[in-house]
Amino acid sequence: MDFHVLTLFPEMIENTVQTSITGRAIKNGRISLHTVNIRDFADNKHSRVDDYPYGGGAGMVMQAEPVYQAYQSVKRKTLKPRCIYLTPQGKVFNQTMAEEFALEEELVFLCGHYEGIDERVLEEIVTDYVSIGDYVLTGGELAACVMIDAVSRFVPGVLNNEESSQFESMQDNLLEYPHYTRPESWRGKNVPAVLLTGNHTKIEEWRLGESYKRTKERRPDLKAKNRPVTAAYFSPTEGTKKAVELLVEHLTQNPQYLDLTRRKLRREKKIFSAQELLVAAAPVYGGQLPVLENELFSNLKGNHTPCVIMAAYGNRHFDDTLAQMKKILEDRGFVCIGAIAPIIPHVYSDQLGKGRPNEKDEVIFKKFAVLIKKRIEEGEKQGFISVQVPGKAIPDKKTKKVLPQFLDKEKCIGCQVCVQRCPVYAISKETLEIDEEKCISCMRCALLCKKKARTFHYSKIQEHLEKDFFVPREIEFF
Ligand code: 6GU
Repeated sequence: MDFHVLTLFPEMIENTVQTSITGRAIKNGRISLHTVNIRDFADNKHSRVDDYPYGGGAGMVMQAEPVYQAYQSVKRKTLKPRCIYLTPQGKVFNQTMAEEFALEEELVFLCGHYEGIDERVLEEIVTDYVSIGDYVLTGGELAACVMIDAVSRFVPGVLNNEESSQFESMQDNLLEYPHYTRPESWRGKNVPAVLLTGNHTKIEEWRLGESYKRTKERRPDLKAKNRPVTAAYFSPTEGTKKAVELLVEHLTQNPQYLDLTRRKLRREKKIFSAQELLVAAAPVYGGQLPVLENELFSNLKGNHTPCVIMAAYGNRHFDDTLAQMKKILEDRGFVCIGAIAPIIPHVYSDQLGKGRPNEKDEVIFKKFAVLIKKRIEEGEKQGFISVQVPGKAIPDKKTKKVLPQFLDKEKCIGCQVCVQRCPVYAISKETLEIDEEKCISCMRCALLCKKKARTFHYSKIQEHLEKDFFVPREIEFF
């Protein structure tokens, strides 16, 4: 990340940012800092860059031209970098904004002084007006330093492992739990006993509890914003599961998972409040949701609960799946605020979707997660907005094609794993035969069989897929 700062006091920025963790990050090249002294672009021998305000009144105004020239002098990598003007009139800076700005390759900060800057140059170059809180500073420099620090923490490699694991505070609108170090007893005050037990599950539980307690006491306004996230997924071969985990990691530190591949969990009713977030994920089977005995997600009920939907597919297309998911969930009390269609390995080909989601996909997940957080913040103020997705909400019924399959009785040891873990009860406990009426050809049994006793004959489909859909697709989101 390259930071450029336009200022009348470059040493104020440099001295601050070149210190401590951001200083280390500059040295190891994770971030860079370039300051531009606006005074260098004054057009008079006194190096003056301010003048009296038109219309009269107190104070001075920074002139447009030196600011514009300073901006033009920035050696930028990107065509139109975001230019942030630090002003108490801006949007109040928060953690989501820090995360969003960290997605940029470079940022330009413009620091004003005196009463402000000529409006005309602001209109020309500024993309974001940002304040760091409701009080007035003498200039934008300290605010720029605050933002550079908060943004840098999201830049990969700026924090080391230990520092990253301490990154929890604020991520979920929760305050950090209290910390203790030696001695065990200090002036008659003891370290909470649970921390000395070595029981990590207990310790984590205690810390989360303290975080909640603290937030409720000290920042009740934040407490209201904390939003438990549940990821409910159907994933016979774990591709969808991996994709949803990668996404949810960027949304919360404490995700709850609901594995709807398990028949038992698909039958359990679950009700979500308006203060939660549901992430619903399913794989695409022939352009639609897998057809189960009961419609997928029909055990979930929302109460104006925001939800994000994910249709994961093997590089052909998601077709109607997102539209279908949106309708099902919205009919059940959810508001679909975002949708994403990541590419995962195809079950019928080891070429399609190979290695997906990859590193590039992860960046897209991160961007999508920031977009969702922004939509949640907006939604909390003005109500959640249902997102438009392509496809038919009620797709044409498909005639079911069952893959020819085969069980090698020589290899089978009768362990019953296939029977127990078939997501649709299609395999007979007694005969081990597959009921073709129920089978969704998901391949879970073939993949789980340790003896490789089960095979599905999909070479025809595989051939056609690999011929027509080999070009890697990009993740789409809405
Ligand atoms: Cl960004 N600038 C100035 N001058 N004062 C502020 C501020 C920014 N944020 C809060 N107060």
